[in-house]
Amino acid sequence: MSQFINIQVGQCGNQIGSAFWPLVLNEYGIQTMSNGMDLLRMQKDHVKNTKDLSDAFHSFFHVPESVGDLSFKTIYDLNAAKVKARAVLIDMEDSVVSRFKQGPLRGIFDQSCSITSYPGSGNNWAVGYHAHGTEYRNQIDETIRRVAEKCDSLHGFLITHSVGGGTGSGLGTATLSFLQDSYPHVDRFASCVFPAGSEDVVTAPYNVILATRELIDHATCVFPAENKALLEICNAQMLKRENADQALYNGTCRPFQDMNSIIVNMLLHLTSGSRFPGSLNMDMNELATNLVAYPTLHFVFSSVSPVALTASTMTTIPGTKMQDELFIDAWSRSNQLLKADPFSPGSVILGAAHIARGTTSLTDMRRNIRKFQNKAKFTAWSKEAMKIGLCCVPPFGHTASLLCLLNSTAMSRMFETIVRQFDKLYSRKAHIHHYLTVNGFENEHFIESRESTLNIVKRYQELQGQQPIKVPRLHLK
Ligand SMILES: Nc1nc2c(ncn2[C@@H]2O[C@H](COP(=O)(O)OP(=O)(O)OP(=O)(O)O)[C@@H](O)[C@H]2O)c(=O)[nH]1
Ligand SMILES: [Mg+2]
Repeated sequence: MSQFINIQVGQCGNQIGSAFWPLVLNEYGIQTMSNGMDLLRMQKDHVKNTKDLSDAFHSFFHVPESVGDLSFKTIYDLNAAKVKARAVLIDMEDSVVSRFKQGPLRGIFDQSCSITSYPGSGNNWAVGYHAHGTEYRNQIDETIRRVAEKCDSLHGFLITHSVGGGTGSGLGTATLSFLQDSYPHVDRFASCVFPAGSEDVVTAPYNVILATRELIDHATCVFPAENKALLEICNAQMLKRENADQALYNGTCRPFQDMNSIIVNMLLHLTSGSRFPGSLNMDMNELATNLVAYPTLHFVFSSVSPVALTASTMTTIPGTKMQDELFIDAWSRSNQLLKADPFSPGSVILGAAHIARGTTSLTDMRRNIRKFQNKAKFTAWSKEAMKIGLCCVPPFGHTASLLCLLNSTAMSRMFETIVRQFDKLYSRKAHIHHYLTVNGFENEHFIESRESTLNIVKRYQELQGQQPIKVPRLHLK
């Protein structure tokens, strides 16, 4: 069974982590709140063989060898068995990580696997990458090594962070490069929150462009999400609920909790084929090979259907969707974790994967893949090959669900926006002195990062304009 190490960096990365771990535990049928719910029994309603759940437990958790019985029911069982999450928590200010250390799940985190400091990276990529990257490299390397040594089949690193601030964006991408140095053959999957338009961090355009270059160079695959898109998904969900008072979702009331759960569901789906069995299993190591046709073009659109928010509300989401509806919703623009439309006019699909969990059959899949091939535009060489996966264990509280992953040239829109936002600030050299005074950072980094980002846009545009190659007839004499 493949194992993953979750590395959460900065405020956003750790807040995504705080949504991740309860949902993972619920998926394994383990109760995280003392509300008396027997989650294992509830999961049994949807999972044919509950042994599949316990067998997959090692993917995200280390269980001491002396523990034979893996049928854990509550968080107290885990604490008694000294089970630890395969997690590394990094933040250069300690408030979010402290909440973990005091929260109900504190027992499953190895306290020696968190790296914190004070007072953060001040929304400055250069401080996160150069100042903290240099100071904390050894500690980060050492902590990850200790967690990796407890894995017997380490498959990949999931790294979660935002790219708008200083720590997640700077130290998060520095950590990616450390991972590439130390574990060149282990996949690095980055789940990153990108700003979209109006931002709460003035220097975000600089942080984003500097982080983007690192993501281009060091990640195996990047799954970007934008807060604007996540918020719109949450709003739409709230409107569907019956209680009219709750209809207007206000992001500030439940800061980021539901938005982060959307990202978490995507990550759980993404790894499901490596954790659980299925009639057509798709392992994570097949993902990059099938989706990434050219080096560096590894930024992937993702959408999950049905949308499920926090663990506590998941069971109240309206009933099972019909199979075809799952596919239609997953292709819909309103379910995308990014604002850009992967099917926008002029764009082409370079690679696609559909991973279904639960009751979806191969016939359902084939019927819908044909529809997809008629709906989307492809290059001359990418239409026929569709990666599909069927995993028999559905997410908690559902009977079936679908993750759609698209490598579309429409991603260039996001990069064009990044460059435009950067140019707006940089043309006036506003705020750059904060970066230039950081040891190791030079003005060239701005220029080179902008070039890297524009190169990606150029590559996508070339592929969009690519004409089919005419293979000349062989004239045999
Ligand atoms: N989706 C989501 N976005 C978040 C969350 N927390 C912060 N953000 C966004 O992330 C960006 C700021 O990054 P942070 O993660 O707060 O910054 P940091 O990595 O802690 O870096 P510094 O605070 O500068 O040291 C802004 O665009 C926020 O809107 C979160 O929990 N979820
Ligand atoms: Mg912070």
